[in-house]
Amino acid sequence: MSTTFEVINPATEQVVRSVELTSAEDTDAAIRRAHAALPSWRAVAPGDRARLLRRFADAVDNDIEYLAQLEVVNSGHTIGNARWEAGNVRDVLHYYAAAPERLIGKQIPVPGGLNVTFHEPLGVVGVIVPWNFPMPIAGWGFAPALAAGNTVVLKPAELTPLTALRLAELAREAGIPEDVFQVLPGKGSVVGQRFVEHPLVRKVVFTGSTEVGKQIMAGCAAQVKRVTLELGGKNANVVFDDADLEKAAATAPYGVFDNAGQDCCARSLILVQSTVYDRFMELLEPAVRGVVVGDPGAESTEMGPLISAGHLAKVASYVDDDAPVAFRGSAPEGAGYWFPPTVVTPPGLDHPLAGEEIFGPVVAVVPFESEADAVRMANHTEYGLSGSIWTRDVGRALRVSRGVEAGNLSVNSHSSVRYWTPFGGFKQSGLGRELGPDALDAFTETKNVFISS
Ligand code: TAP
Repeated sequence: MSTTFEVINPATEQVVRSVELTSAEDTDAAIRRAHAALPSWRAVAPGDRARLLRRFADAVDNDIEYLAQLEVVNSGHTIGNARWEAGNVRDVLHYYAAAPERLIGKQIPVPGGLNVTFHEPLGVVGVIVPWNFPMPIAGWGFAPALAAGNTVVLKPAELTPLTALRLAELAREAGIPEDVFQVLPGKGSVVGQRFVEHPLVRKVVFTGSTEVGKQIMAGCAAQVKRVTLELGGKNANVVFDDADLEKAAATAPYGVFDNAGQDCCARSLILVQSTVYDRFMELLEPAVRGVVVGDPGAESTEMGPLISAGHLAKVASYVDDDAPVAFRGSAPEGAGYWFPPTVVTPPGLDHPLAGEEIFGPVVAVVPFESEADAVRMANHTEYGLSGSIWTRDVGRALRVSRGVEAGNLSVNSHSSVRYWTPFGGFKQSGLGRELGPDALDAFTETKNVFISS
């Protein structure tokens, strides 16, 4: 039995389109087709597979404006961000298009014969995508998986299926066989659950909440199914007193309010050395009040709405009348799931505003005294995804980078994602790494073959 889901524009609350939800039976059928497509996909010569991925990248490139506009109405992303996100899919496809011809094994010296290793594909890979970055997170899964010779079934978040469905069309236009890359919009508890349970799916790549990630890991354990998990984060932005304070304050809103704070890498805890705390807050206030919040389709907009009414209620529940609000920016009135950029000053790290992943435009600012304090406070969380360190002292930058338990740190910058470099979390932020050259290891098995002489 098929049912449909109405996709809502979070900036207007209007229905954009109805999308048919995939049933458990149709998911199983798609998995079987993906499995049946494996031998022919594996048989495509490496150079031809590379060419198909480049054609897919070119098709995405030609479609960037359409994909971006689709993301604006489906996810409320600003048009500038949405163009970057579509471009990221193109770039990731181009990057991994180089891989099929470079999956190079080793010849290892052994007595009595010849020993060689091969990087074999895993089989059918299930990619489960959250609603916060529908395009890039899909691409980080399907591009290396396809390059390594796997077939892919992909489940977008129920709320945000439109760009993934368009990417599947572009893949077909580029000549990638239909059963090699299938997009199955549907519920996590149905489609995602079948990816975990179905024995023909050999690997699950999951991005989403830590809570669901734990269930997925437990489910995969029953079949020793491979799993990559990219989960939540409560990331510190550490500002030392020797930093370029003007720059640190001017960029801090971007570090947390980009994508309305719905970013696992959002720097939602700013730790400021006590000697410059007051000055930093003076500089931060105009930067926060100046964030342009509104119509995500307008070129000048810097922050759009939250994804849904339910998520808005969750974010708002953190900022009740008693919340220690220091200052706030603005947000439109009327239709749409709007929440203003908000700066809070909780009394300590055990306060929910300082310790929990709010996944909205709310940032906590807390002072610290010494370098050792800063590291201890940045690590006062079960998450470990990313973080920033602002200082002019290179030695300190290195010591603190090595001390903070997180997968992606930036010094005097807030960027976490570069497709050339590994991305992933320590502790409860996840398992495994995406992007960069190492991601290919996550989509292949090493096979050792000995030939007796
Ligand atoms: P989740 O509720 O965990 O959903 C993520 C995806 O998993 C969705 O496609 C969802 O489907 C599906 N899902 C839900 N229950 C499932 C189940 N039992 N079995 C299989 N799949 C299931 O997270 P969300 O609310 O979409 O996203 C927000 C969270 O994701 C935040 O905590 C954020 O930090 C994290 N996140 C992490 C990263 C990285 S890279 N570490 C990136 C983005 C987001 P439905 O659409 O049907 O719910």
